[in-house]
Amino acid sequence: MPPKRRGQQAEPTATEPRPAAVRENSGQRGKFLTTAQGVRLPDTDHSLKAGPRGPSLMEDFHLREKITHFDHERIPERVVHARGAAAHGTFRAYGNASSVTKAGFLQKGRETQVFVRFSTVLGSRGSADTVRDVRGFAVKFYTDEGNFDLVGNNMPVFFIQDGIKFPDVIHAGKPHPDVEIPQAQTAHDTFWDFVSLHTEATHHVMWAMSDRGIPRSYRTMEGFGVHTFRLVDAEGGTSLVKFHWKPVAGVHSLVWEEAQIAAGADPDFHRRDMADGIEAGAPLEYELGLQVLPDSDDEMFEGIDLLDPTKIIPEELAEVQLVGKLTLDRNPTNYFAETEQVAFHTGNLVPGIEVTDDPLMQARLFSYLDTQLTRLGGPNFTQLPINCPHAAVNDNLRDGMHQTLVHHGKAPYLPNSVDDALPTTATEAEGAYVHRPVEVAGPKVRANPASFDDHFSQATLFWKSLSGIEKVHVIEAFTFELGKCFSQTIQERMLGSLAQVDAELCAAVADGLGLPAPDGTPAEDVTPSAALSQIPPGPGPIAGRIIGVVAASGADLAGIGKLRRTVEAKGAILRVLAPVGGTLKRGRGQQPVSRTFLTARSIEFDAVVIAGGTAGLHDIKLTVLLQEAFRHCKVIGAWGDGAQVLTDAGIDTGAPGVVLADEVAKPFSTELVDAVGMHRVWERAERVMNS
Ligand code: HDD
Repeated sequence: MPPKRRGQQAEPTATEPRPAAVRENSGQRGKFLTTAQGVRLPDTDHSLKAGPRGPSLMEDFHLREKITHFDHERIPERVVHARGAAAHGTFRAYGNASSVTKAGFLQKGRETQVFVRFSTVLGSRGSADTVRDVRGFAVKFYTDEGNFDLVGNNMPVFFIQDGIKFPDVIHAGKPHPDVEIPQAQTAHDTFWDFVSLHTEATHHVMWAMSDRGIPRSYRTMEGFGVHTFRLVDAEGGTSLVKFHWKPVAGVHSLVWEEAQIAAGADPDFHRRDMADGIEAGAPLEYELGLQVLPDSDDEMFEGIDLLDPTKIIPEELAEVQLVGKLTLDRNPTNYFAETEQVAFHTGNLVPGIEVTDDPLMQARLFSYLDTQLTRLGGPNFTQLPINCPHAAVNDNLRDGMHQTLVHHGKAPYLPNSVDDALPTTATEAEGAYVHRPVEVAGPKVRANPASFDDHFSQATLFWKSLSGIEKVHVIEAFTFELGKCFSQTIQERMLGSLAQVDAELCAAVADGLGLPAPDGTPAEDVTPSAALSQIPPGPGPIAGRIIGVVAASGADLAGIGKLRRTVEAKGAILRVLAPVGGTLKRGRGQQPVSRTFLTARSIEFDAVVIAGGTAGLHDIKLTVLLQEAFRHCKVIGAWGDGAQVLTDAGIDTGAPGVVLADEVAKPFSTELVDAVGMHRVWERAERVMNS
């Protein structure tokens, strides 16, 4: 090992990422249980007492240390995005981003390690995954040039235009402060009071009330950087850009009843899906896309203000150019150390990527660093393995709570003539982050530009871009949420906003609430954007999807084996459901039972298939499962006499998306796989509505 230079930290070099070194210090060395001081312990089940029935003794250092540490095991949960789950992975750049940015990790062929945390916004840490809410999509790129964090959401627009209102919108959405009800929900008075009084939130709630508010899985969500960023190329040229994540698995959602059932039956629905999928060898995959826009003086594009975070640029106006692929293929080793302690910050930027004057972004640049000081207990949280850059760090920052580094040298200041004048500042050519000299001018005012006043036209654009069934879902969601408001004044005010979006939408919601629909003047010259609808044009991949096969003793196990091989070859997971656990055996074949009728619920399956050889199988829980799957427009199948089980459960075997065959052969498997690739059989929707 080369001798350490004075003024330099012991580690790391650019080629020797520090987390590996830190990880070796796992806190679990040696086989014996010890105190925190390393003293071996003979017993950890009995406190030291004056006789077996006597009082515990103050001198029991092990008891005191064990309880004290336990008393302090929790840190404050995040004030927003408290509920989350994360995974490690890799980002591989393959596109032409070099024409617009010098950011090293976006150069073709470059591979960068990442850690991604998905979250809900409003619920507390123990709340359910499937509530209607925005999902956080925060990506930490450990690049050679320092950490870059893209702290985005699964919706491209935000509730508010200026970050100074963030505490207000969150206070309105969180449970009421008197009795702390409702948890992780926007279906209550204060949220809709805020939204109806801040019409700039209208576009955002159109997204939140759509199927985007209840994703099927983290793997089936889009992600968005929301704000406009400024990219800088190697020659100093700039462009404005919106970041997009496009899921390889397509964009799919739950239906509302499923989301509600899951919140009770499996509150960990999304985190389990991600962890199980990764474990089963089906990584989560997304393409990174850039919408590149000219860096004009007015920062407008086709009349859309690029500094307004309640606006999108329709993909038809500016193509999303794919520049790389994100693959999440490793579950965390320890939830607390990694997922809970990871600290994202919109100000973690690398050369080639800059922020703009979007007033929402500007407030965020303050908030993230600030919140970590409370949440992670001091300024040294960047030394935690999960936050530690893989690039060499030599920051002259010293001391503070929880300092884990032993810094060398005497002169943590610059310039110095004591520690060999080290470290030195870098030039731009040496990779320094040099801010572009962007012109700033204007009077000090608390005001928005006039272009921020258009609160409805893009809400109308979103509405008009949805398919029929997606519109039905939006109407149902608004009617449900406003139906949970006790104040008629708030309901009426919100109907006033919806009237500005679309008359049909407003009338349908008003009808459900039993209120008159007000008149409005919605924008007329709106061209729908196909990219806003999430109905796939054709079957997509099924990796990570779950096919349930109902079987019992006597079932065609060879057929199950065939189907298993087909779906597993496509990265999907096959789970056998049977009346009782264990292993089904017949002849030389056997199939492990993953779920019993007691432990299974329809929500976890993307398709349910009844195996041949099961006729006569009857269980009320199976009937409920099949009826739910049918009502939720999932693919249902059966081979051989398995069809009888469907009929007995009251399933219309002639309905769309019910796939029947005599045996498991190619046409049957192909039809099933293609139907799962479409996610739902919406052709069935009208038949099952209100059934
Ligand atoms: Fe934020 C967390 C995304 C606006 C203040 N935010 C947080 C997380 C995500 C977002 C994904 C969770 C990160 C994680 O997994 O640890 N936030 C957004 C997006 C916004 C946004 C996409 C708008 C475009 N946020 C926003 C504003 C403010 C904050 C306007 C304050 C002015 N956000 C925070 C925070 C959090 C946070 C209080 C809580 C925990 C944390 O930062 O680390 O600083």
